[in-house]
Amino acid sequence: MVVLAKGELEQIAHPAVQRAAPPLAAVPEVDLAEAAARAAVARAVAAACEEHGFFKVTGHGVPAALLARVEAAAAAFFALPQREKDAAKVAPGGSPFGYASKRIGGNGDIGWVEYLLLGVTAAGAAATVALPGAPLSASAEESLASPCCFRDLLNEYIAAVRRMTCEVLELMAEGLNLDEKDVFTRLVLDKDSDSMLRVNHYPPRPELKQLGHDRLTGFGEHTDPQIISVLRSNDTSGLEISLRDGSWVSVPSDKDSFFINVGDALQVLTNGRFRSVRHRVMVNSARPRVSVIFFGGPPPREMLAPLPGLVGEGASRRYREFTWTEYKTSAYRTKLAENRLCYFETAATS
Ligand code: GA4
Repeated sequence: MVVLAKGELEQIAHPAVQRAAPPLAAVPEVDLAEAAARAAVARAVAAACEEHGFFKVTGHGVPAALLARVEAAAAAFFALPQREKDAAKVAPGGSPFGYASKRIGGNGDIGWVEYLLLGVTAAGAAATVALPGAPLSASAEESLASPCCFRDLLNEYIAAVRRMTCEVLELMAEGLNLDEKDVFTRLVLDKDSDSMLRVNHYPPRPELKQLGHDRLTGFGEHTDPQIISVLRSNDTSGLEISLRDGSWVSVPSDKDSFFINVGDALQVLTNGRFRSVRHRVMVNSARPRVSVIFFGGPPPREMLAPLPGLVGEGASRRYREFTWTEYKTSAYRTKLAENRLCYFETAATS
């Protein structure tokens, strides 16, 4: 359960600009099943990454039944008594992983959200977080058809989504005309890849209308540090993205599709050609929003820098070279809304 303490309402409901929902976004769509038109699909992927850093994927091949089972199991997890969810908590201080409510990161950010954050290894969700062992499916019929527990189900989901993520990353490399088509996928498929899975539950907005607050911040504005984020939600909207001109638009929910975000690391690798998209989740619905996000990250020791093929002749690198560990250490010291890439820019950027 998410309960607001005194003073917290001001943090998640204050700015007047957040009162009215922004206009709907015209989200670029890419159909992965259009195999015959691969070059055109790759170009569309690259164009969307350049313009918005964000697009929707249809024809993704992840079975609808798996999506439905994960959504039901996630809803069932968040409906558990608080003490059972707390069993998935990791001791405060060190790890960002485990169950948490309201608190985002370690630097004072809060939102109208509770979540599970899991490290992902080559084999699936890392074992550091204790997850409920019993079936979480709603009906007996469903339990028979589903894997034994939440972890197994999430692992099945991670495997399917990671495959699809790699298809998208390959299309990005093709759309950029890079010779090495696996330049991004190899990072996410590396046995040491620092990937994560986040399961978010945004409970319905509490009755705050009388206080003049229609929209609460579920997850404040930020960019994702990784290479790529792949999001799937139930059919409750709330996700908003920031366009190049700084205006915000709301993304209509689509439970049958995935939404792709370019992350900071990919902005660096592409020398700023792809845009790490600023986004947030606002809560103004009487229905809960449940989203599951796979973050594809590089291995900790990986050196990140603009790819030579993407630094045009006579052009300069906009970012210096750094390791993923260096970037993450710096990122985890920041507040959610901060620009994290500015510490890694070269003089050419300004
Ligand atoms: C944003 C993307 C992912 O959700 C996340 C977040 C992480 C966290 O929740 O612990 C961070 C945030 C995210 C960026 C800056 C730091 C770290 C909270 C925060 C204030 C898991 C990630 O990798 O970076």
